[in-house]
Amino acid sequence: MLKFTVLFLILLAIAKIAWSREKFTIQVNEDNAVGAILKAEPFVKINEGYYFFGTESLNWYQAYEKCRELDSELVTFETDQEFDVIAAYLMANDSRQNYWTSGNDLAKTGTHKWFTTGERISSLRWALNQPDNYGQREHCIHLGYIYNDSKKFELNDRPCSEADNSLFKYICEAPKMETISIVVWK
Ligand SMILES: [Ca+2]
Ligand SMILES: [Ca+2]
Repeated sequence: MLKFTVLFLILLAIAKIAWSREKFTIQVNEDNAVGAILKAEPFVKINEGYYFFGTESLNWYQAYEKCRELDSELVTFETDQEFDVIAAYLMANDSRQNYWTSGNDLAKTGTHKWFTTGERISSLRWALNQPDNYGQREHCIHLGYIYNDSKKFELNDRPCSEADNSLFKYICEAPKMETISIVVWK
């Protein structure tokens, strides 16, 4: 016991010296401030974000679980610019599939929010006449070519589950990156 007490006191003394001489500086920055080479797989870096494009066709809940398994969440488009960048990426990769987003109005019908932030969806990227809660059972939001004559990706609400024609691919978005640098004065 005495040994541990002495050890503890020594460590405390070292720590005190270290702090008093400011031997360490810790700096937290948004994004990859030190330009480190990062292994982001399976995420793809697009603009400032990191995204994963899930290829299985799942209901909204299953898709959310898949993203959580990757320590991420279904995509949230904080801005229409972010939507446009992702839509352009999908078009460049020749995909006309449907993809779940985190958007839904499960908490209150008619109040559509991004599930990851709780923010109201203020997007101008809804397809014509959407969201329409068709059949009073559409509460989860996806992007895709909504109508037969659609020429671009747009948002639409669909049943979250229990509908065979509502099993979609999905896009996960990783949390914003921060780098922590520790400077040690020798
Ligand atoms: Ca986002
Ligand atoms: Ca709809």
